[in-house]
Amino acid sequence: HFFVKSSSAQGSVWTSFLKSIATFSGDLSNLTAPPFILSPVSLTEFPAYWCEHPELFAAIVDGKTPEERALRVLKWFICTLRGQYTTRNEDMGSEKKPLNPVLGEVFYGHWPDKDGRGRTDLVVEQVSHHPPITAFHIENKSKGVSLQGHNAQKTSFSTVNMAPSIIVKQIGHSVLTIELPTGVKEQYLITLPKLVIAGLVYGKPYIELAENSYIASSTGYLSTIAYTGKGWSWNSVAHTFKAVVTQPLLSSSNSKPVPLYTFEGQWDGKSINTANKTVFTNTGKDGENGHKELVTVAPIEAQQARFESRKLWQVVSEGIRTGNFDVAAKDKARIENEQRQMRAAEREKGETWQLIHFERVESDPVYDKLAVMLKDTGVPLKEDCYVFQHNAPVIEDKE
Ligand code: CLR
Repeated sequence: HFFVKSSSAQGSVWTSFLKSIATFSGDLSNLTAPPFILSPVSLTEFPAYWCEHPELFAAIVDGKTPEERALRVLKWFICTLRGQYTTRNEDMGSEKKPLNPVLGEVFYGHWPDKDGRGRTDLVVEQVSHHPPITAFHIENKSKGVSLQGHNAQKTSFSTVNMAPSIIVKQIGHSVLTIELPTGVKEQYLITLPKLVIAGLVYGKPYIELAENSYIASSTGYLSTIAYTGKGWSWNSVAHTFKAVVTQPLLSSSNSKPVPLYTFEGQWDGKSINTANKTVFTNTGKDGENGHKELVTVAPIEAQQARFESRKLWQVVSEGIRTGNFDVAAKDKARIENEQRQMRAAEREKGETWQLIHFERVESDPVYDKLAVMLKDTGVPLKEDCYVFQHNAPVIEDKE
């Protein structure tokens, strides 16, 4: 019962792809997708979306009070969403299936110092292949702001508003840490929203966000972001949200948290402070926060690490970009075979793959402490974490 409203030869290929998704269980990264829906970019590049507004990231620490800093964290977070979830559609015409990283794949980048905001560095490593898990660390040393997290997905197929859709539950979280000039540290636990991939019948997948995500601060402030856009609810406007920031609860009382601020609007456009109607964020194309700054990455010739993402996938990406899908498929098969051989050799020697930048830990005290603030929300109170250990080789800025 799926229809692709196009008369192209791609139509029937797409229809059978949709049928295969509908009956598929497991992770989508294992599913073979038609060539025209393949993206030339690996998932290890995605954590860079967290910092495409490096000036907002740096400015968090300049907030004068815990309340002001909580608001700055929320503003920065909302401003990342457009880059995380919609700009691929503008760049590539629709959401596409990213390359599934190999174990140990790394992605390094940075945002140079500019206007006194300081330099920000990014280190990403694929820390698991089955299931795919990506860990990342983003740090602006001079400002004392860092973000660390890991990300995995659980996908399922469902009918949402009568349209066949892929539901993506994001597993994992990030923790933002700021160190104030006084030496005092604050932490913010950031949970991740659920994704609905809609537009499948038309062969033009796009992301809508659903349900809630949270930012819980060690200072007690809590932001609850509710996603209400169309494709999930019956709302006719896409990408809408409402964020409420509540006051720290006194440990002695069990009263309800008092809302301090409410922001409403579209996360890929304008949102306002509902109390005084002033603009909170404007991430729209020409909005004040619309400009995003792509991460700076060393040219492929200069990439030294063994599985540096763009170097590893160079032939595959080029094949996808230029429509030479046979070339892409062949090199992808080569990479996957090599991985299988490596795993087999490790098994034989009784060894395991050694991660470079992260170490898996059973629990993280910061997560355990802050997750308690979210105990009635369905966010798990305990999660595995990846501790960051080593920096990437530094790429100097050329003037
Ligand atoms: C990865 C973590 C980022 C945010 C993000 C954005 C898009 C998501 C991606 C995450 C995970 C993989 C994803 C992708 C959109 C489509 C793709 C869910 C969560 C799936 C695997 C591909 C589906 C195939 C259809 C397009 C046909 O911070």
